Amino acid sequence: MLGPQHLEHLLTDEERKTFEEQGYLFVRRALPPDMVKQLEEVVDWIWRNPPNDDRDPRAIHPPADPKRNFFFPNFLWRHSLFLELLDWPTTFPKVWGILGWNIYSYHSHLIVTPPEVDRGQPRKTFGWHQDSGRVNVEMESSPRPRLSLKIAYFLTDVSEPDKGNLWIVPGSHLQDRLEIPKDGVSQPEGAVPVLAEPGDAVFFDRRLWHARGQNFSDQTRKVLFYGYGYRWLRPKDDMTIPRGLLERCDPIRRQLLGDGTCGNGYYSPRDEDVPLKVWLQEHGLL
Ligand SMILES: O=C(O)CCC(=O)C(=O)O
Repeated sequence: MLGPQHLEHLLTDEERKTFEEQGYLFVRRALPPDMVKQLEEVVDWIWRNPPNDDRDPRAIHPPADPKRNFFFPNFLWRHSLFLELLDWPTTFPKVWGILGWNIYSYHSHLIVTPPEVDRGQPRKTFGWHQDSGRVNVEMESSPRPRLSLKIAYFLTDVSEPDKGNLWIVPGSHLQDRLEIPKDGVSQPEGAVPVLAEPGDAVFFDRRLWHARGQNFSDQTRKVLFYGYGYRWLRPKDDMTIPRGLLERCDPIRRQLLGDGTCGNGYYSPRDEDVPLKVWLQEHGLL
């Protein structure tokens, strides 16, 4: 629920400049250690007992191979702690600072990356991409429009390379194309691993070219990804949020989970569709 603590973490001018120029932004120690610990326990439980109820072809269904990368979408409603992060005080004010108030979480996934099975394998060119699939083909503008961003919350230590880090090419969000080396081994020019400690959050523009690196450490990497976009953007997840749970959430969380009064309200919202806007007005932020 939004409160006075959110007002202490508004997007600063410097943060806006960094995000606009580099396409990403660090919020160090966004989550306290006890929250990281509890979240990790929930993630571990899901990893060991993946539910079999999502149609996303990329979702890993049981039995999950504990030695392989585990991708699990549409996770927000699975635990109250995940809902807490949706409007977390140290990060959410920066989401509305960047995107504005007509937003929701159109997509979420958690990823667990165990150590590489075969350490002897040569390092591969990673799977570099911009987010949103066909949007990057069918939308006629250059540079492509931002539309959405993701926050990656790191639950385990990736403060050194080769730990399954998220890799990015800083500043590449305004590039429609990325030169990907053809040798199958090296990474694009300018690519760097994101070095983060447990509890750090990294915002990235959906257009920023990014990829998952390999984990040559002994530790399993765990990350939560929260995607936020405009309410008129179609959900990327099945969004199988039980109606009863939605009704128990406060109005702003309901907005963030995709609720609205009618189809037109996603394009031309009234106040009932966007309680976040009302809250910002009440706090003199609009
Ligand atoms: O697992 C990672 O670090 C990469 C995640 C990713 O590619 C994505 O969220 O689109």
